[in-house]
Amino acid sequence: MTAPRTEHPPVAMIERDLEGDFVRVVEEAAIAAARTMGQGDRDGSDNAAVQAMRHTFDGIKIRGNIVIGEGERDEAPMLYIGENVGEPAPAGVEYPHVDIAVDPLEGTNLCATGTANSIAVLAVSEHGGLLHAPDCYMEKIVAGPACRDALDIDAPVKYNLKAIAHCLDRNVKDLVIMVLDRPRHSELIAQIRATGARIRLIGDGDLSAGIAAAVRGAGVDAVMGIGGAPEGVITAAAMRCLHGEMVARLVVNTPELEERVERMGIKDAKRIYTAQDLAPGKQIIFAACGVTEGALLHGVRFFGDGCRTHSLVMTCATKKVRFVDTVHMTREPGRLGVRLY
Ligand code: VTB
Repeated sequence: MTAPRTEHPPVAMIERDLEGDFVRVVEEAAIAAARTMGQGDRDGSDNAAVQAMRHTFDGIKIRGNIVIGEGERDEAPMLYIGENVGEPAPAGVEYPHVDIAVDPLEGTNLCATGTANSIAVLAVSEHGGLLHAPDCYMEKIVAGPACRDALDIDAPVKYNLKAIAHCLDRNVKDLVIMVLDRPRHSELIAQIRATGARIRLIGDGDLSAGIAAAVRGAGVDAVMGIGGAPEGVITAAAMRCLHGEMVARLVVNTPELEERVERMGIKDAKRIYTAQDLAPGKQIIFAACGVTEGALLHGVRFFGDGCRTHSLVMTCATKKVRFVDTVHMTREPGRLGVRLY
């Protein structure tokens, strides 16, 4: 018997070989969602992104397994947790086995209302490289690399803000903290305000906010509060690439959730996770494409003969942060040619 022919050396080349393919996936999802911008139909926007993402996966030479997705199999959505995606491999050929976390449209409300910062986003790693998190809430603190080991999810808010300020060599009142604008955060917001730190409340999108907090120049020093756990795992993948700091814990507050968490193989529901724990993969690809205009990424711009997208793709082992600006031509450009400026 001959050993299976491996078209890509398995783990080692995931980042290098597949980066471009996954950019295409988020681009297609973003274009489909962007067509629905402002229609006021969040499910319709999400569905457009999901379908485009699912369809594009089918043309990629991977043995992909969705670990964070649109829900569980019995709800029968596309891109459900556990779904296999990728081009079927011919007999005797093995494609790389990758785990994929998707958020086809992060910020469905933002897209449905034409508000800034919705993105199509995913993270990929070798099999086992991303936590299988349930679709529940997660407490999170995200900050930049300067805050290495300085965040404590159990500490009072003022302690964390002092620590962040100290790491950044500034005063607490100079900090800008991003928080999801939700009633559950009223106490958190009051405590941040009491320290004199400044706040930026956001309607949705704590994943983009996490990226902003991890880099220099975005005017955000940290993200605090409770958001989605799936977004948390994808944020962690981004932190692995950007060397950002993150501490997180699942919010498991019902017997049903406890059972689900256990079923997913999580032994300690109260565990405090770092980015490394949530996205432990050696190789990670993080890819996001702007749907609506945003601080980090442009939204999709349509013109008569095509559209233009703006994506961010980051890798962990190969240490790249790339911006990809793509003109997609749906037909030959008119006599004025392709617009690049
Ligand atoms: C956040 C936010 C997302 O869900 O994770 C949030 O970043 C958490 O859920 O954009 P609630 O809306 O119930 O607070 C989103 O808003 C949507 O996925």
